[in-house]
Amino acid sequence: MTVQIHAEPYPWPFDGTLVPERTALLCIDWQTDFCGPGGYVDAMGYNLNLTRAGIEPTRRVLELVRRVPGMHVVHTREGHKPDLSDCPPNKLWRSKQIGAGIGDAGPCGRILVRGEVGWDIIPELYPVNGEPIIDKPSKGAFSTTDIDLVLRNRGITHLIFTGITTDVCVHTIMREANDLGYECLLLKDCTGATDYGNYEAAVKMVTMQGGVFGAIADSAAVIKALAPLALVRSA
Ligand code: C5J
Repeated sequence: MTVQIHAEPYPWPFDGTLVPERTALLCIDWQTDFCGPGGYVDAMGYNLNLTRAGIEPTRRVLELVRRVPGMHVVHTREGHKPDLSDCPPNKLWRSKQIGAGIGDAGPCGRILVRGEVGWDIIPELYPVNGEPIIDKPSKGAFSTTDIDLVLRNRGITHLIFTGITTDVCVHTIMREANDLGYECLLLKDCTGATDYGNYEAAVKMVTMQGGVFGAIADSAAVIKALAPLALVRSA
């Protein structure tokens, strides 16, 4: 059975059929700090509706993927050690300039600090047993964590991206993964940015040059393609 996802600019994946054992749903930084009241993005004054828009479509895809035998789910989380020893001084300085200093106390605990309420993944998309969580002190993940080893140890070569924010961590990780030869797909309704124009541009960028970083699709296309592979959950 061939499993292909209707995507732009080419039906995904490039190599003909999706193989669940080689494919992971990547859930990037679905943390209160990026989409919840009182978190980092809220403290910076951005519109939370933009980063929250992808939660429900992602929840639907995640629920389905968890029922596809052999398919993987991997989560990432951005944050720093409590002593901020892994936070570059320029990142810290810039966050303070905008009034949302990393490590400062806020309604959800210290901003972007590991172990705090605001740093953790939102309940709607919380990892379940067996789903690796990659903690990163950075926008990207491949140069600062063992994510490549974690993926390769599981035989994962294909990545389906959800997460926030589209133009920052999602794009950085997608570009890194693409450079390393992973076959990438971004779900455009399962992501969001702090600025709508940036979101639109980031999605469009992926499709240039015949798919310069991979391809884009939406949650409905993935659900349609994967539904025949999913086990029906018993009541
Ligand atoms: C940002 C992220 N935007 N997860 N982080 O600072 O995209």
